[in-house]
Amino acid sequence: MADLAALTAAVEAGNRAAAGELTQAAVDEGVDPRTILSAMTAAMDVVGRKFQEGELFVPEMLIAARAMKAGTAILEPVLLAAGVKPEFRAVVGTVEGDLHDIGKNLVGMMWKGGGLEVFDLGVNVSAAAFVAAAREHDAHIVGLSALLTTTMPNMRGVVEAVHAGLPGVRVVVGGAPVTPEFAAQIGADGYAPDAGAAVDLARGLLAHA
Ligand code: B1M
Repeated sequence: MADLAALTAAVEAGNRAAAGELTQAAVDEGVDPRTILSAMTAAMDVVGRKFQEGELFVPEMLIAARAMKAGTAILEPVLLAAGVKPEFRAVVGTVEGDLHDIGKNLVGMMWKGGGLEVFDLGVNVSAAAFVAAAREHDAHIVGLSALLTTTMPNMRGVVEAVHAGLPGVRVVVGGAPVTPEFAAQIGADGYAPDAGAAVDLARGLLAHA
């Protein structure tokens, strides 16, 4: 019988091979792909919480995200065939002038782990590119990352451009120099200090979308 508890444990432990095998076994047994996905999302929720609480660190989070990727690679065609699509879409990127992407990648991975469809625009992304991508993908939320005090102000332009061009789309910000006060000043819809908190933030905002 499909062992979904073992799948959750494998993703949480970052065991890529086991995550892939257990996902395949569950698929072969005909388990609803949404149930299989939930087993992996549950693991990423635990990983996110432990990360927020300082119980585990960036490498463990990356390893867990990779294990989930091994499972989702198998699951994606099954979900697609069943017509199951994530309810919400997100666009994420590092703002113009900034080439740091490790934190942004983590946020993207955790959002995927949390069940969002994520379009990652990479680094050095202009306000116009954020707006164009959010429009193209019909995004519900746009996530901005900045690591430099010199690029952090570029977030303001993106917030303004998204709010002006795409009313209702939420813009959230984060990155080492970013503070909740700065986020409020530039009119962002939210701020998260880390990738685990970014999942809770997105869920909270999208619950009212
Ligand atoms: Co750069 N760098 N760097 N760097 N770099 C910093 C940021 C710096 C603090 C180092 C220092 O001086 N102590 C400093 C900034 C100083 C400042 O602005 N006050 C700095 C500098 C100055 C520079 C250059 C200008 C150096 C130079 O060329 N003279 C240059 C700038 C290039 C550019 O961007 N235009 C530069 C270049 C680089 C590398 C390319 C070498 C490399 C980046 C590689 C890459 O990202 N692929 C690099 C690195 C690695 C760092 C440090 C060492 C590490 C950053 C990192 O990845 N942290 C950094 C010093 C440090 O932080 N200790 C530094 C790990 C990552 C998981 O954390 O990104 O904070 P972080 O993400 C966290 C949270 O912030 C949050 O969640 C993540 C997970 O918890 N978060 C979000 C992030 N985005 C979020 C978005 C959200 C929500 C939460 O919502 C959407």
